Amino acid sequence: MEEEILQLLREDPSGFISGEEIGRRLKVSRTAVWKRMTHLRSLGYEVEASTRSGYRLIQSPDLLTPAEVKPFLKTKWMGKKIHYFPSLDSTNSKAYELATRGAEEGEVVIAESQEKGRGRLGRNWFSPPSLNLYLSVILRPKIPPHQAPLITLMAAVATAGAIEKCSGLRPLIKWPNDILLRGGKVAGLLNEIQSETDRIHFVILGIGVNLNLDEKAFPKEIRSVATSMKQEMGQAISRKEFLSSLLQQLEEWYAIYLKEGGDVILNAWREQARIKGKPVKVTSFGETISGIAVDIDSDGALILRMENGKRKRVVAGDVEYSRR
Ligand code: BTX
Repeated sequence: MEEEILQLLREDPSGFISGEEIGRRLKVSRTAVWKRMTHLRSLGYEVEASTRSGYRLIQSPDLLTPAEVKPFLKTKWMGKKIHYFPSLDSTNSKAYELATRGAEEGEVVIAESQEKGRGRLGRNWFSPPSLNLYLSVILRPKIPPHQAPLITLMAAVATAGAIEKCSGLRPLIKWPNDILLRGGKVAGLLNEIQSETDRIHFVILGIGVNLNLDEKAFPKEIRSVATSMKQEMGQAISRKEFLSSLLQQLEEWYAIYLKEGGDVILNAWREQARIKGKPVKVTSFGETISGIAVDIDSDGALILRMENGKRKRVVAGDVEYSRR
């Protein structure tokens, strides 16, 4: 009911609405309305109450609850159902569990903080509360499992697109799917899939974006490699607007992929990764390989030309670029 009350309070942001009117519109008693107002205040909403005029919303907290996010959403279907948690181990783990129990395509999981935010290859993702975005989207594409890497590339393109739209800065996708702003890691993607031989059950797109974190708030070990949008833009960003933009980009790019196929995604990825011809050092399964990046293939693998002129295909690992 909180969501409906907020909607009524927002209908005329400058004016009051009486408890009686809210009760009448939501078919509940004035006492029930009063109780809900107390609950909203405990969540951080500033609600003015006047015995004569009723209630007025003064300020909303910077939370990514469905009630806060929905007025910003511009998508047709993605994010229409939001599973929101103040804290979770990992949004990916929760989304995986929900998808196993039948959650539908487009449902999303958001947490204000993660206790065990997961990176690739068993690494951690630093996930402090209320400043960043930790999001997992459930997709159920009707494609064979070998095409799943294209969904990962698609998600990187969409995330880079949202970062560019909201910051005005041009991000760089770093293989396989980190997003850099001015050389610092601003976002990471961890996509997980459940499938059988010829059919994908679901894909979880796990996306972490550093939005309003200050440089000093990063742990020392990652301070030199990480950055946030605030750090690069010099001003804080609205988390709700960023989330809305990201879901919109994901919905659009996913539709493009399903309609036009993988080549469009590969080309968009190449354009945003600008990796061709770059000297890179790749660490893959404990081995470090140096070479010139030639391209990525349709499986998302990186193709390198090594010093001896031979080509090498790398499926997983980390790329090192020199920082600007
Ligand atoms: P990754 O393995 O490429 O990145 C992890 C590495 O990046 C860490 O070892 C550390 O060096 C550095 N790092 C850790 N935290 C941060 C951070 N906040 N910002 C920048 N660098 C960092 C990338 O893995 C994939 C991350 C996906 C995170 C999302 S959040 C929502 C979803 N749920 C979940 O558990 N994971 C995903």
